[in-house]
Amino acid sequence: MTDPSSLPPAADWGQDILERLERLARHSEGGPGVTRRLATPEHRAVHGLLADWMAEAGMTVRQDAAANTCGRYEASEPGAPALMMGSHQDTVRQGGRYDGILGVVVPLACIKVLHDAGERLPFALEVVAFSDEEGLRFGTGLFGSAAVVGRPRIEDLERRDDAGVSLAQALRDFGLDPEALPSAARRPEELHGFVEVHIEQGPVLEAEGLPVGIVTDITHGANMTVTLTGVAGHAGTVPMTRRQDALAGAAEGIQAVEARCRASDRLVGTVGQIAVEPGASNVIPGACRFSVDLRSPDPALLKDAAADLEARLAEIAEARALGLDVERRYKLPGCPCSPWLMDQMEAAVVAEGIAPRRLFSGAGHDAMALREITDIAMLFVRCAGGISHNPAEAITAGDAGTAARVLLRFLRAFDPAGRAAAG
Ligand code: HGY
Ligand code: MN
Ligand code: MN
Repeated sequence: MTDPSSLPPAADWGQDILERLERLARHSEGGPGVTRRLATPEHRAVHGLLADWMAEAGMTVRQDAAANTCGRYEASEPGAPALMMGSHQDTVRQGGRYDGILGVVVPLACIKVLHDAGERLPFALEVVAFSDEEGLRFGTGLFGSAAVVGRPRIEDLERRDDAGVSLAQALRDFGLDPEALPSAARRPEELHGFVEVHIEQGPVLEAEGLPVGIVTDITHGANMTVTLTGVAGHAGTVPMTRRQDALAGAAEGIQAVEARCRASDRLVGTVGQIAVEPGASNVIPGACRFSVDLRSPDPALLKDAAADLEARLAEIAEARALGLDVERRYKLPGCPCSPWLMDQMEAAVVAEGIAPRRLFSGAGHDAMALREITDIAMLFVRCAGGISHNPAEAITAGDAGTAARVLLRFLRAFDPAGRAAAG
């Protein structure tokens, strides 16, 4: 059963994986790249494809109350605890075709090989395509995985999308019952661990000539919305000294984000959204709202940076006679991956003849949520130029196939007793 010759060759297998990813990428709202949001027709189409592929791989399939697509490949002894794998089906606006969904398609490819060979493992294998990790439609990051770990985002159900549709209504329109959200929760004793395959979204593996790497830790993050309020006025008549221009204040605030984050090589900060009211070329901006995304491997540094930034924004607002509101939207506590799972993943990487490289994740992942109920590991896959959250995101067929070979080796050799041994 563990004959390594039964591993498909990386290039052919990877080609099949890329073709499946290509088919999934067609389900996009349009524009460059892929835009796929929670509980939309595109999400429904992808759920359908994944459900078909899960069934082909011998899995039972269901959609849980959080719109996650869940498949299970039964253990040699039915009902045994599972090793869960997966990642997210949704994307950012105009994102790539690999962020998230690669971590669904690669495990399915492995399970299909097991199924075709009539091979069962002493533990079940589950794959979850989480419905919403990026939070594009309702601003709710990790919505799908939060429900799975028993923290359903009930408080977010009344959030509205750009068209004014509430999250609760969107779930109803998708054929689900928002009241049933808590039923998506899984119990720790049902799982041996969670493994997420993901593109690296950074340059390290490419620079070192490595196809895959093992993640050690996931970054801490904080996200806020800043609103500056001034006085709208006539662009031609109000003297420059008498203006309360909210956008000019925001411009200074955005520079303050950049300056604070440049002061440390362990801190990054991004302003990716901005809205100006009333938004006309001949009107002095009366209000301006912008997002701030801060990340650091060091939670204390992140906290200090957020506090410094709020203080600086208050100074800017005061000097310009603007109103200031800072909404701390969410904090994502980072986390380490589990050493016993990393060690087993490393053994699979080495067995594939690849130098084991351990690296940090500056991006957030569903694994951060799963960490609340089980141990986690992540396998990163090299991506071209480290580019992600961009239509140009790219991986090679060879690397996709190599990731699948590493994962299948890992699954065949997986020893849940490693957890108890690790204490
Ligand atoms: O924003 C992130 O880190 C991820 O892509 N969700
Ligand atoms: Mn992403
Ligand atoms: Mn992702």
